[in-house]
This record gives sequence, C-alpha cells and structure tokens, in this order.
Amino acid sequence: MDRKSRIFVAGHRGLVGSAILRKLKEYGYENIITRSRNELDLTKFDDVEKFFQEERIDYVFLAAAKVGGILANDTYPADFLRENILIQNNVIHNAYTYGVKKLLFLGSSCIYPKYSKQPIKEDYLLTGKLEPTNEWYAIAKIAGIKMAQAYSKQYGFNVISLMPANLYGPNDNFDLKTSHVLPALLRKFHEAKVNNMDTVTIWGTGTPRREFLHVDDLADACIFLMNNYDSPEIINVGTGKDISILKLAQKIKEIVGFKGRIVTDTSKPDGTPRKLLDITKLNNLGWKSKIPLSRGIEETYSWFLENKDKLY
Ligand code: GFB
Repeated sequence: MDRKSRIFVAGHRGLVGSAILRKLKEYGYENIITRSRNELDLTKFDDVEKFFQEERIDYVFLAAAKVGGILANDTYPADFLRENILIQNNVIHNAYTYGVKKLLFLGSSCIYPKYSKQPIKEDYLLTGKLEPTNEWYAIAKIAGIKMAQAYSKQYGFNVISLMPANLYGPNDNFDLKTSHVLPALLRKFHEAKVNNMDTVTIWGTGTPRREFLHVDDLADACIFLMNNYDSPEIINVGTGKDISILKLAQKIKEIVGFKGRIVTDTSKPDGTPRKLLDITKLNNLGWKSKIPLSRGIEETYSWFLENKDKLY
C-alpha cells in the first residue's frame, strides 16, 4: 500500500475496524474509504457490487462481521452463520471482480478444533471437532478462509487471512448478554464497586484459559501483513501468552479497585478449555505484539470510564 492507495475498511465502527482506521491514519494513509451500515449493507450483494464498481478500491480490510461472546454465539447460531457468510461472500467476490489488488480477511482462534494440541499451529485447522458453543461462527469463518483460498487458487486473487486471539480494547461491546469476557468483567467489577456490592459473578468454572490481544496490536499486525505477507495460507496473530479466566478476573478486580469477592456461576458454559496460538510464523516475519495485558486492561478501563454513558 502507498499513502495514496484507495483503502476500504469494512466495519470501521467495530472493535477491529475502528482500530485499523486509527492505525492507518497514524501511519499516514490518506485515502481511506468507509461506509456505515446505513450507507452500505454488506449482506446485500447488489449494493456491495455497486460500491466496488463505483469506488475503484485498491485494498480491503474486511473487519465487518457479526461477532459476540460465548452466550451470543450459543443463542443466535443462525444469525452468526448466515450474516458472516453473506458479508464475506459479497465482499470477497466483488473485491476480486472489480480489481482490488489485495484483501485481508479476519478469522478467529475459535476456528481450530476444541481439543487442539497447544500452542495451536496454523496447520491444525480442520483436524478435529469444533467447540459446540461457537461452531456456527467458526464454520462461517472457515468458509471465509476457504473462499479466500479458492479465489487465490482459481483466479490468482491476492488474499491473506489472519487468525487473531481473543481481542479487547476501545469500542468493544459492553453489553453483558452479548459481549466477550474482558469487557463484561470490566463493566461488572466497575458497577459492583460503584454500588458497594459484596460479590461479582463470573460465568463458568473460571478454569478455561484464553489469550488476549489488544486490538491496537492486531491493527498493527494487519497493516504489517498487508505490506509484508502474500499467501492465502492462514496466519495466527497473538501474544504467545494465556491466562485463566479466574486470574483475569482477579487482575481486573485489582485494576478497577473492587474490594469484594469473586463467585462462579457454573450453570454458564466454559467453552473451549484452552486456545493459545502458536505465533512462530508471524514472529519469523518480524512482528511481535507490544501491549502487555495489564497496561491494555488499564487503558481499556480508562476508555470505558470516559465513554460508558454512550455505550448502554
Ligand atoms: O469471551 P468469551 O465470551 O468467549 O468467554 P470464548 C471466555 C470465557 O470467559 C468463557 C468466561 O469460559 C466464559 O464462560 N466468562 C466468565 C465470561 N465470565 C464471563 C462473562 O461475564 N461474560 C462472558 N462473555 N464470558 C468466543 C466465541 O468464545 O470467543 C467466538 O464464542 C469468538 O466465536 C470469540 O471466537 C473470540 O473465548 O469462549
């Protein structure tokens, strides 16, 4: 990409898209194109076709997707499967058809088998059964990876696919029913502190382990790989470190300054026991994450405090 390239960030208001937009601006890219959901519904083929026909886009960051935490995935399987497949099919096909030079697709660490050997290497994809709470989303994302690879194989389209660890940061979803664990716990501990409550309840047993990547690190990796990686083979993006949900809760409790106890609700699902990514391939290309978890959580908590009145 050069400074004048026409770069489309799909999903620029979401956690990932907004971070990519910030980072592109920081690096001096001047020709960034965005559309809100009202302006362009990516699930509508004809609208997406018209957009690519008219806009002559050079590069696409496909960060638009239906996403959510463990409960949202488990509750709305049809929406997660359908919307994601529609968005990625429409964008990938029309990007290829209307001359896009390169497209970046985003998957997720949940595409790997539930009981993968750890850390998870890229070639473990499709070697075992998926985690049932999010298999619908995972199947959609696997279809996206395969779509990208098929367009590369059949048409020579330059597409790359990144598999990020669990993401967090500014512009996350803080709705307790649909969010991921990290924003949910920030909000729960904050509200418990403000309301002088005795306990905060976390879902599941607290024993599952997750790898958390700050979305600004992911955005940086996206731009790095757009400029330095040309292969339809998937590539993991993570920190190389994971933490149990209970330890995460203790860390967030300390950062927020809540004095009460943590209790577990084991009627809620644990999900995958562990999904630590093997990031050797990315490290060998010369990229490493920079934001340590504690600092990332502190900054996200500050962002939450500044923005919470607009969030829910
Ligand atoms: O972040 P999370 O919803 O996503 O949950 P997954 C991670 C772990 O935190 C699970 C526990 O073991 C949850 O039971 N947890 C504890 C909580 N308290 C809470 C809480 O208050 N809210 C939430 N949400 N979790 C998602 C997938 O799985 O991860 C998606 O469903 C996607 O497909 C995403 O891959 C990255 O890591 O379990």
